[in-house]
Amino acid sequence: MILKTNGERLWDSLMEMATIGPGERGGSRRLALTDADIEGRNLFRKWADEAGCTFRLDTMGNLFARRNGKNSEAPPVLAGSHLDTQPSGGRFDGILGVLGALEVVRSLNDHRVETDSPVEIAVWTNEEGARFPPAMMGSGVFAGIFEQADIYTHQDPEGITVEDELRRTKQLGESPCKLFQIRAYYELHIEQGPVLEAENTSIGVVTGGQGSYWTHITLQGQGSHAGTTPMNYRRDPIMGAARIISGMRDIVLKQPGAVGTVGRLETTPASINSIPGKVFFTVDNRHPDEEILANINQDLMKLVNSVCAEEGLENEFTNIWKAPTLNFHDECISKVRNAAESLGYTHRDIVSGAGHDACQINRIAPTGMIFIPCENGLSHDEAENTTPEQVAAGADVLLNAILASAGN
Ligand code: HGY
Ligand code: MN
Ligand code: MN
Repeated sequence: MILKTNGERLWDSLMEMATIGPGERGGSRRLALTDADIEGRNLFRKWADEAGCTFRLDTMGNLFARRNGKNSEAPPVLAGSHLDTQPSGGRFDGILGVLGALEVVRSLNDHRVETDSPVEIAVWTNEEGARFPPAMMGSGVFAGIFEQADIYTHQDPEGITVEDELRRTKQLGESPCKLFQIRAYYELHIEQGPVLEAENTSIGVVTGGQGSYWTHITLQGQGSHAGTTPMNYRRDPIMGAARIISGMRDIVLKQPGAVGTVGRLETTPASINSIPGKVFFTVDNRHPDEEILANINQDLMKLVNSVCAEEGLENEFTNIWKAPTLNFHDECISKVRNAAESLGYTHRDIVSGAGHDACQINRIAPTGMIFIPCENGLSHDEAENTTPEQVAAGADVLLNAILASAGN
């Protein structure tokens, strides 16, 4: 049995969700566990309640909306993603996966289909890691990858802890955040890259994901006067950082497929006429091969030490997070591929360049992902966009992959 979703209803829900925590250029700003994030969660709860779901909230704020099946004891089929966004995020990254799963529940209701297994929509806490690193935090504690007690102490740049915000926003739920038996987990997501659009392909059958290293680097020099300090007297950390950042790009460009990003760069003090005493910056390196990624990290560490020796700087180099490469489950991959095939959508296998909650859940349950194209491959920017037709196609594939796992 091949069913279709109501793409227009899904698009309308995406656009209504986008009115919460609006960005300055048409995107979204709902950082994890901020009031805007909670407002978005509450709108989702309202919709899921109207669709007849019951709810569970766990001690990491992960939210589960359940649609019962014939066999209420059977392990559920989960589908979901995240509602938190980047600081200048888009209207689809994560949100499409949550509202796409809601559209599946709404469509099962419309078609009066009772699945064998229950179906649950998962809203994972703090997937982005933009406010509280690391990324994929709520799903990571659920999958036993991160320790909740440690994660509770992680702070945002203002020194507020994860636990503080879970309590303040009333997202610290009753259910223990630990894995329960899951029949399968599916996540619908925009590709966040240019491949599907460039090939005019509707569906990405995601076979795996690349590895990531997140690194914090602090360079300590000597603050001084911008006018009176001759250049050869200086121990200027921003000049060290400039050499390291440029050198990191050279290291990465030597490895086809590798990427390197400096997303945060902060000088202390930040004054036009003071040489900064300290510079902090972040590096995000990724590659589909773990050994190559580890070598990139080693080369970066050596570069930091050699530049600091020449510039008279001290440094702290901390890998705050290492995510391994991964392969999704063949069973789920083929259900996604068969669904796309039966629906007549063009499709191709693809490896995810981005991390997702599915990458965490993949460690403990059969997991699959579905990609749809996004305009110019853009994401983690307010220009992120896709089309109602592409959104509908993705939701149709999600519905039929879930049906194939949940039975009916
Ligand atoms: O960083 C990532 O890959 C994800 O989008 N949070
Ligand atoms: Mn995402
Ligand atoms: Mn993201």
